[in-house]
Amino acid sequence: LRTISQLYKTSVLKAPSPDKQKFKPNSSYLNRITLFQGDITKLEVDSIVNAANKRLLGGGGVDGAIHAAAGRKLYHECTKLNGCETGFSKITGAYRLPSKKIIHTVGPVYSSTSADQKAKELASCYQTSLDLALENSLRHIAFPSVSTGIYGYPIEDATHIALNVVRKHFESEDDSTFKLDRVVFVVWSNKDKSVYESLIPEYFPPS
Ligand code: AR6
Repeated sequence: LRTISQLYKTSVLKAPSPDKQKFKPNSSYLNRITLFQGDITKLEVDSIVNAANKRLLGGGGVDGAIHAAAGRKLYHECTKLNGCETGFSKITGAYRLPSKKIIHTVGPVYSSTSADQKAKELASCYQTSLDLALENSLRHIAFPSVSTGIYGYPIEDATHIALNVVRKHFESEDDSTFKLDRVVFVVWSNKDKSVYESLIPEYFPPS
């Protein structure tokens, strides 16, 4: 198991080349994100996100891993949710997982609609998941790379969307907003890890 304090030590990032830099350095943002390579079901954090499908009744990939690890009670709770539309998210208990809650989000199938539409839907997955974490006063949220496995979204495009939504969320915070302590980006493959390592410094440049 990985506790949140162990996750604090995992980000090692290089500065982006100046011409790529769209966002200003802000250490209070950079200090709240982590890149973690490994199994999301092992994270002892307040919430993990599941890359689910519209039925919300389990499947392959990370969804299969989460349902297998959380156990049958998760499936039972999911049967009461009435599914979920693409680009939206619903929250459940985490049962046998070490996290407190699971936020199930339904990413777009890459081959399904126009580029513009699926980019909006994927951004909405990240936004609605963040919204649920905030509404439920959850201090951490760990995202897998939604839609980039079975649903076929190219990892580079999807990573830009994920990082942009989180950066914009941090920028939108004010004194009255409940603040997430940590956003964890969970990658499985070495390829995905290297994509995140090269793009995180564009959205969260070190000062
Ligand atoms: N921990 C972290 N990441 C993982 C894990 C894990 N245990 N297992 C896989 N990944 P995918 P999608 C990565 O296919 O593209 C399901 O059948 C994986 O390498 O799980 O949104 C659902 O029911 C990839 O980088 O989700 C839906 O029908 C990422 O998680 C459909 O697949 C997402 O890949 C959703 O497809």
